[in-house]
Amino acid sequence: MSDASYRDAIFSTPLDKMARFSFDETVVACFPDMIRRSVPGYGQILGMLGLIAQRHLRHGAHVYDLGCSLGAVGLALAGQLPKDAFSLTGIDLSPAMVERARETFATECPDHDIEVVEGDIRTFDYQPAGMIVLNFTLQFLSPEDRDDVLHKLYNALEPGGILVLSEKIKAGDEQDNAWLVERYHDFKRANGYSDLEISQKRTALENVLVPDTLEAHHERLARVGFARSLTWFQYLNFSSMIAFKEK
Ligand code: GEK
Repeated sequence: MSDASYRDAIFSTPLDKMARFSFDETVVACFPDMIRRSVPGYGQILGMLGLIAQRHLRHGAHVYDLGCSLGAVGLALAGQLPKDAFSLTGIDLSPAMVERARETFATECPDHDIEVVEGDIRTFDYQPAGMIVLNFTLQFLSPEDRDDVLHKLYNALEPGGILVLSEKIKAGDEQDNAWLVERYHDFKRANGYSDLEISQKRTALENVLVPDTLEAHHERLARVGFARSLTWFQYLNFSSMIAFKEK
């Protein structure tokens, strides 16, 4: 069994002092299991990225995958597009994630032009790109940093370029939000997480992952320059949007 298939049991025993959630080696070892059991629609979103790229990406254009973790977005694109269709830079702050992602690309798709950089997406010097993906990453930035980063990304996109933004979201209405969160916890329970794991993870993520409403996301996308954005996917309180830079 490879490391990548370790089961996520990080929050399965009572922890005295709840540490803030961080993307360290413990998380890396069980990350694929964690994200599939914790993010409704994760697989479906990845599966659509190649189809979206086939429709919108100029042949040979550059793609950024921000907060690439173990490289799932790059792998999804490499699985659906030939090697000359695109080049990709994955960026992640976590050295443990970057190391593993590099190994994975070298083994799984050595012929594709994919690099992984250890860096901060808030300060990265972006080159022109045809597609930028933030798959569950913007949510980890402080609300103040979100506008700045998206503004930079808008500027880096070529005319006709697209930004795909997947996020955990909250509903504007308190009652609706409570329903979504409760059903999300049912989803996690059905995927084998205990009540203790669910509540401890929730505490660890408090103030680390601060969700916005879909409305706030679309307003921000418009504010930084995107003429058009739409929500193309939602499963409970998890969603994916696409924003288009005019040609
Ligand atoms: C996937 N996209 O599998 N700069 C760079 N990376 C960051 C920053 C930052 N400022 N802040 C957080 N990260 C992936 C999943 S996970 C989502 C993305 C999750 C990184 C962090 O190190 C982690 O690897 C990633 O963003 C978020 O499609 O765990 O729910």
